[in-house]
Amino acid sequence: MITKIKNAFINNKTKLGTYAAVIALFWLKMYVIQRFVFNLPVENTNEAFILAFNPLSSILLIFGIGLLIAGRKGMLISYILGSALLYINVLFYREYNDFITLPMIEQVANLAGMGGSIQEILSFGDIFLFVDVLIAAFLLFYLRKDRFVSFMPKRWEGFALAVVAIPVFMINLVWAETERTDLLERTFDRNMLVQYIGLLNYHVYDITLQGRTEMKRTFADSNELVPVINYLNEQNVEDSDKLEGVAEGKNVILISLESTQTFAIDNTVNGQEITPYFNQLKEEGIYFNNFYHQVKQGRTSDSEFLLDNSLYPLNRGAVFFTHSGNEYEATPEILSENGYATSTMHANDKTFWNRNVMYDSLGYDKYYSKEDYNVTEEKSHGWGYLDEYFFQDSLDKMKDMDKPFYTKMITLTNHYPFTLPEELKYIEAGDTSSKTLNNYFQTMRYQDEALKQFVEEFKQSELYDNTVLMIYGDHFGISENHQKAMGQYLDKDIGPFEQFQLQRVPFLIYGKDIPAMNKETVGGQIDMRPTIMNLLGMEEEEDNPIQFGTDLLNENRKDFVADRDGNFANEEYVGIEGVCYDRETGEKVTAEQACEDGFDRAQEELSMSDSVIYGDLLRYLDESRLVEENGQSSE
Ligand code: GP9
Ligand code: MN
Repeated sequence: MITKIKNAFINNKTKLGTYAAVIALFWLKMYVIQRFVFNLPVENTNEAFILAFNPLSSILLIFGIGLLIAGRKGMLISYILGSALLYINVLFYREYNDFITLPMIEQVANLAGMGGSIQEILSFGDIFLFVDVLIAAFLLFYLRKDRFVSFMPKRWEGFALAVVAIPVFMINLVWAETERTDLLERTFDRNMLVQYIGLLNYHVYDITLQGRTEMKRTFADSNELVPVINYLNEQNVEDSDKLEGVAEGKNVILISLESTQTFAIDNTVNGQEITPYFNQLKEEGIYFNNFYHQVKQGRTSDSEFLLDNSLYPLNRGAVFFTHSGNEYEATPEILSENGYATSTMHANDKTFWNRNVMYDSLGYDKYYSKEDYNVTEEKSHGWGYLDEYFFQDSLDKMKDMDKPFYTKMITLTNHYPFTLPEELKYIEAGDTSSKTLNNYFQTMRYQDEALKQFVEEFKQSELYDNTVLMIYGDHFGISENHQKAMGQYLDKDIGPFEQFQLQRVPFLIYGKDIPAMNKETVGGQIDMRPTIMNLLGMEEEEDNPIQFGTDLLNENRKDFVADRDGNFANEEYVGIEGVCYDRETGEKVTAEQACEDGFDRAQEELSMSDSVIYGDLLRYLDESRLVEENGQSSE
């Protein structure tokens, strides 16, 4: 064995040279992508070296496996597949600022609907990310025995490469742990995983996570719901809300505003207001200015999930895809049982985000999708049906709905890449260094105009007396990739604190009997459902709902919001990746107990909510309630 290795790798210099060259080529490409395409927060030289080193083990592994299975050809196939995987991640990162997870790959259906934005994320320079594939093919195949180099690897050498990958990975891991302890436990932070173990190793890890996740449902049982119920009971605060039942028996219209962030509210570009109508409307209802989105990879669908269930969406994939077969106890279902007609209105393909399937699980009676609207080319742009027509048609449909109804409208025009036909640009674009941000101001302004037409007509309609409107932003529109431009626009440096604060989205409750109030309470989309249920006077009807949000109007509420990464904000602090900031000033504060508690609570809630979804635990709800009642009565 030893002589074999010696012969292959040491005496046969040309072979070693080819191995080294092909490995180095892929390594270099991966390094360039990780260092310069992704925006990973490398903070010191040690981290920079880890980032440079981490591709090696995965390269040895994939080349080794390729070689073992199919010789030189197999090595080239590994090279090509590896390159394709890197490139898919590059594209995904440009659009989502995140790395792809296995459940996301299953969602190819969504790509078909991405229309304009897929062209925006392709770049001519990307060709350079494939030039090396030709060089690798040349090195592996063209330089034959009869020329000046020969590369005739043996299959067992592939096995050796794969085995060597293991200690190399261990070195990587131990080295990474010098910077971050419990790295592999921090699955909620994909940036960190990629930064420390590299993109390909991250994918191997992601596949094992998927396996674990699938096991969870199989082995779950009803007992697992007990700690969740106990936790929620502990968190429960006494109800003290004067507005309870103020909208009892009324229709509810939810309006999900695409990519709408709070920074644009009451703000201007080139001296012109971005959302003039909303700015004025919010003075007439209950407006929450410290309200955060809490979505992850499922974007709009995650915000819908938060809204309807008051559970956290998942860290990997979109729960609308991964767990559409679960049992839920969602708002539409509860309202349907109480005489409401429930529906969603969204003029996109009904399969997008798997909505047609998930809406059934959530108990919606009807989904008005693209096929229910008169979508023509003249009335469409970018992602599809323009908001003004969507609003108009939807209002017509509402007039004919059975009453009372609960309906959710989802707008579309203000979506990345934020383009518009010339005649619909009501204000000038911005003049920052980001085209995306510059255009965003215009599509936001357009959306505001469409909203105005809808609300003004709504006010004139018969619906007005018996309907409450809830308008909210679904998630950010401007990602971290545009921090520099955002800094130019807001005239400040965007650090972690500002970036977190930029995740605020507007939330407004508006209607005839709704008073005007400006609410400072810190909350998020998870709190919408309890707030709605309170206004409808239906809180008491639910028997211990499994929900992680609290009514935003409850005076006893403890201000709190957690994002899907385990960061949080409460009345005093904002906690980001283990560091706490004063919420008012943005100054760093040394860890105080309250700050630690914030991180702990965020972690506890996220993992409890995950256990409910992964274990499909709501299928045991009736059983658990029974056990709990019996338990309590025997005390
Ligand atoms: C698609 C729309 C936009 O139907 O909801 O999806 P997003 O990319 O924002 O999640
Ligand atoms: Mn969206």
